[in-house]
Amino acid sequence: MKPEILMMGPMMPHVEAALDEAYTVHRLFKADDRDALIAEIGPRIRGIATDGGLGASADLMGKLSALEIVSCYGVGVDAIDLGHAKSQGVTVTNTPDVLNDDVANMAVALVLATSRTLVANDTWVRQGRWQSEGAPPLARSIRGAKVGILGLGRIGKDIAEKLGVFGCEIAYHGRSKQDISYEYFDDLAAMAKAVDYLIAICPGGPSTNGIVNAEVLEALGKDGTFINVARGSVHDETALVAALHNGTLGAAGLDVFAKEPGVPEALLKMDNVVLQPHQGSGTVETRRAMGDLVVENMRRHFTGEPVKTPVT
Ligand code: NAP
Ligand code: 8YV
Repeated sequence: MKPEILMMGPMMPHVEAALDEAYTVHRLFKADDRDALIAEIGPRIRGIATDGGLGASADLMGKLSALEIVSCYGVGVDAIDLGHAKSQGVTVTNTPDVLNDDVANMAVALVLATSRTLVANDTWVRQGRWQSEGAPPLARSIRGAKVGILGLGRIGKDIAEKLGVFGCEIAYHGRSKQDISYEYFDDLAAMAKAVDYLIAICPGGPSTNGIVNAEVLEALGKDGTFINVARGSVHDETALVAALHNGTLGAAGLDVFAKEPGVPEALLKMDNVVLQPHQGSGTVETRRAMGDLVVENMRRHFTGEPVKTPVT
């Protein structure tokens, strides 16, 4: 008999096909009555296929007494209750590294889009203002700009390397100093004060909740730009909107938000803000590789091999 697994949300067609082939897949997102479905099949579920947004709560895992593995499509596992998984002996896997390049590219794209006022200038052309008013205000160069990276991990290092090619000077903040040549700040607000761009690419969760707060944004200042490709929970969204509104922060490039897919109304009207619908890893190539890892981790687990990318 095929192992039974729970799929939390729609996945890429090749992922759904591969999982359907190997397992009996119960699609939670298609159930009219989710509680009734869980009550019926819960005790037989041995695996969960989920993503970084949907995760797996302690409440859900607590109802799946035979659960062995949660295979996550995404590197960030802040929506999975890791403590609960550990206490139940449940293996959790994610999709690190395969997405570094494209997520870093999104961070670089947001730095370029904000510094060169790309979206506002696009609007300028579309609205005919080039003809009626002439050229828009000049933008800013990033050569020589100082960039502070909040979370110099796998993706953060990739961002640093790419921005180095553009002539940026890199600094970083994390809980620990690394054996690396970039300038280290043990205090986030101090780093924000010293840089032109602050890029968040740390994990979400309790230890980073709201750490880009009013004080940090004020330190970044009226000529500073905040880029978030991490999680919306990392910034205090009320403080961020206020700082942009008051002009105490210069600009922002945001791929992630506190209550996705909700985006504060005020941000939609600001031309110094570039918005993305959480598309850091959103290329066909990277998403395919992430999907392959979800399937491979599940396969290895159920054939008794060590999983490829466990969350440690
Ligand atoms: P990683 O390799 O684990 O790196 C995380 C970095 O964050 C480390 O340098 C770590 O350094 C730092 N960090 C952790 N906790 C911190 C804290 N409390 N305060 C300050 N720094 C902290 O992770 P990754 O693979 O680069 O991914 C990073 C995150 O990016 C993911 O967790 C996910 O949330 C996000 N992400 C977003 C997208 C998107 O589509 N926008 C795509 C992929 C990933 P220390 O341990 O020294 O503190
Ligand atoms: C995914 C992400 O889009 O990997 C992550 O942590 O945020 C993104 O790559 C997400 O996990 C899918 O919901």
